[in-house]
Amino acid sequence: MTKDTDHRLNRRQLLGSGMAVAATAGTVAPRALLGAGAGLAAAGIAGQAAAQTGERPAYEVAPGELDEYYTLVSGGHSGEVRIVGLPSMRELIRVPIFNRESATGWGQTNESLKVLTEGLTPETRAFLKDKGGIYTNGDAHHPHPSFTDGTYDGRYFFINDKANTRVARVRLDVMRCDKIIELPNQHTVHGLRVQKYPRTGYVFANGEDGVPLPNDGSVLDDPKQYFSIFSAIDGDTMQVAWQIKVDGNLDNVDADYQGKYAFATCYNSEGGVTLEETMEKDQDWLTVFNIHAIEAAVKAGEGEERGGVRVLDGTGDKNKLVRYIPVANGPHGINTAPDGIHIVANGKLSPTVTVFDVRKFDDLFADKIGGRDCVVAEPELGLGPLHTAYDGRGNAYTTLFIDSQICKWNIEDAIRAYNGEQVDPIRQKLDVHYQPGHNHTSMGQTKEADGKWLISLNKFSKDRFLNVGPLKPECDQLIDISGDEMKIVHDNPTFAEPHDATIVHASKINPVSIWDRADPFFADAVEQAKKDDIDLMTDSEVIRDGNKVRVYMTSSAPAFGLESFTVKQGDEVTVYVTNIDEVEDLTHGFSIINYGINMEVAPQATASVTFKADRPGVYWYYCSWFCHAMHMEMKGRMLVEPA
Ligand code: K7E
Ligand code: CUA
Repeated sequence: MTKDTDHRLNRRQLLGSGMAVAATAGTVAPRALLGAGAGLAAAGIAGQAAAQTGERPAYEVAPGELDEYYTLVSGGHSGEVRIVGLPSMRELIRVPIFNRESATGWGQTNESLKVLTEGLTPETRAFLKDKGGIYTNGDAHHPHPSFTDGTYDGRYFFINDKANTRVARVRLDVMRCDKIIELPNQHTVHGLRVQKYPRTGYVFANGEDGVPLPNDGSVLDDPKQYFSIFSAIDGDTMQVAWQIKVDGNLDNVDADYQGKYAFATCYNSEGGVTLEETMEKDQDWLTVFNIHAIEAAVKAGEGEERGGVRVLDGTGDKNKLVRYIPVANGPHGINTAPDGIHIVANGKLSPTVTVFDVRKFDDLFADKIGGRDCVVAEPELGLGPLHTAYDGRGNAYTTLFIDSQICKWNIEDAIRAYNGEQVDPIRQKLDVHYQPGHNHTSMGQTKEADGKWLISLNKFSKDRFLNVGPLKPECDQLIDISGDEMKIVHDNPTFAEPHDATIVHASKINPVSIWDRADPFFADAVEQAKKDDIDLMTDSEVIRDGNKVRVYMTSSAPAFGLESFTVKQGDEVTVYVTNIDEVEDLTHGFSIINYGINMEVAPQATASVTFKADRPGVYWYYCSWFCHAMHMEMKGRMLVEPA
């Protein structure tokens, strides 16, 4: 049994004895010596002082200084999200979500497997039964934090999986995914945004592709039986609140600041299934969802029950729940401005963006005005407008995919030009390298847009960095928008493949450094230990239960609670490791050699992994996360006795 005797030490004190100092001093973060809060304040002050005195550029973050913003960067088909500091663009951590991850054991630990499996539909469970039980790929596009009253509240962020029709929730206190659900009836989820007011609330998820409903294999070529589905998920419970089937397809989505409407772009109003068919008409539309009307319809029991979800019918003209406003063929991004009034649909195939006034949607649903009467401007910006960001000073920044530029334009001037005045809304065009998709401004998707920074997430980087072979990184560029002119100040190569990013002021997110022993993330392990009469903080023991063996051990630098344990070939073994060190940044790992096992156990966490002990012999297990001067010695042996 190992006792936690020095748990009040911080990591520097812990390492600061004997040879450890010289060997490991470089790994000690200055932040460990500061409180997190003190560190943030110091960095903020340093940054401001620099900007005011002009001593050094505002984008420079010196060693030991902290960034002013967190950026949540989607990992695309890597399935993860990276947390990047801004303005330094330093990658801080990766959050595994839809992927499997070797370092943390995501997709291997029982805690992560629960998250990855509990929200799957019965059909998918059956489909994955002989495939390891989980999807091993995902395509994460749109990370969006939860709101309260029009700005970020630091609880969660949500993200879609375009590849396997899932939506995930990540807790911002521990930067860990705690819920993943699969959306029934729907086929892929692309656009994802959250309700901004009064709070999140709903997470809106666009079913991009239509499929026959039910999708039982009896229909291929009857487009009338194909439907795209729009889902609203309750972000608190991670249950689908309602779904609604629409005409056409659904690409990107955003919501208003009034809590009344969500709106999505449709690039396939034709309902076509081939490229030619989707391009047939020269107009597509913006699909507008009336949230309160939909809630009333759900309450009244309208629609049908399908896969455990209420599915409403939003198709047809003059639908009381959904309206379709014509825009030029093939729109892509949809972005609500921080003024709470204007929303911009980005033309993609059209060189224009279409500006709507959300205040007019009440009259649209009351049939007092037509759809196009909600349009207040439609400036021509350049080739391939995809996404628009805002600075909170009335300017918009639109990515031009084909022109490889960011176009800065003024919303009020665009409205005046639409009304016939001779004014050019375009302020500046800035070359980026190359082919931007999303862009994002600091706090730009909230009422608190601060107009300091813009990042452009570019799809290509050739010639921009050292050649790394046929597969190149993408290029995220940091642009200073605080003055009249946009200026590129930093290039950041990124791996496959940031679609979207959200820049959140550091004051909005307050992660913990040590797990709470009562955390629900490992509650199952705590529950099982209780049944086995084990105190996870002190006991290291092996419990046999038929051919199921539960191995409980503590970990406290530099030793596991068990130097060895014995099981029999064929046993189903679950190892529970509890990190009893209460020291910031003192993470242990648990890896069994030649058994394909590794997991991370952060301070005060319990992690568990289950495997079949089907290879007899002696197998060393070791601590895989550097934790102590004697980290190399932190190990033990598993003996598997032959059957
Ligand atoms: Cu434009 Cu998935 Cu938001 Cu990619 S999407 S760029
Ligand atoms: Cu414990 Cu390394």
